[in-house]
Amino acid sequence: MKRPVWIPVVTGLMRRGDKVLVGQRPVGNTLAGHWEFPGGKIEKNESPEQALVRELREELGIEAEVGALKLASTHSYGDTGIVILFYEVLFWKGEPKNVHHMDLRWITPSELKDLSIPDANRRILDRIEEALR
Ligand code: DGT
Repeated sequence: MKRPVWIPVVTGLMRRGDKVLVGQRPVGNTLAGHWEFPGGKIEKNESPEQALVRELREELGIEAEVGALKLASTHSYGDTGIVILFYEVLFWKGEPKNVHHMDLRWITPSELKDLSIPDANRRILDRIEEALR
């Protein structure tokens, strides 16, 4: 069997009251229009936390303090797989601005199921909701 290529991805679960922040993936990206947790691929020589701080700076213009790893999962797209790490992000400097996504929304975790979301997340929606409780 051919060895899969694994791509490590980090995302932030950003909470404000009972809401969590989701962004709509931009046109031209894979999964355009899908609602995701802000984040992206870990680059070489980065820790997962460093990668998430960088992604949240690039995508939202904030300086985030990355908290605990809440959930880890895998998902395959053909020969390629992603390893996706979901971190709690409770504190940040600045107001999240939409500099990357088509749109940003603060939603309650129960609203996630009604949005178009990546299969990688839909498969583990119960675990994501649990992580957000
Ligand atoms: P790049 O290098 O231009 O492809 O972009 P990056 O590094 O911003 O990464 P991105 O967001 O395109 O890649 C993340 C991959 O993980 C992509 O295949 C979609 C998948 N994914 C599944 N669920 C999520 C999620 O909740 N958030 C993010 N950011 N990605 C997710």
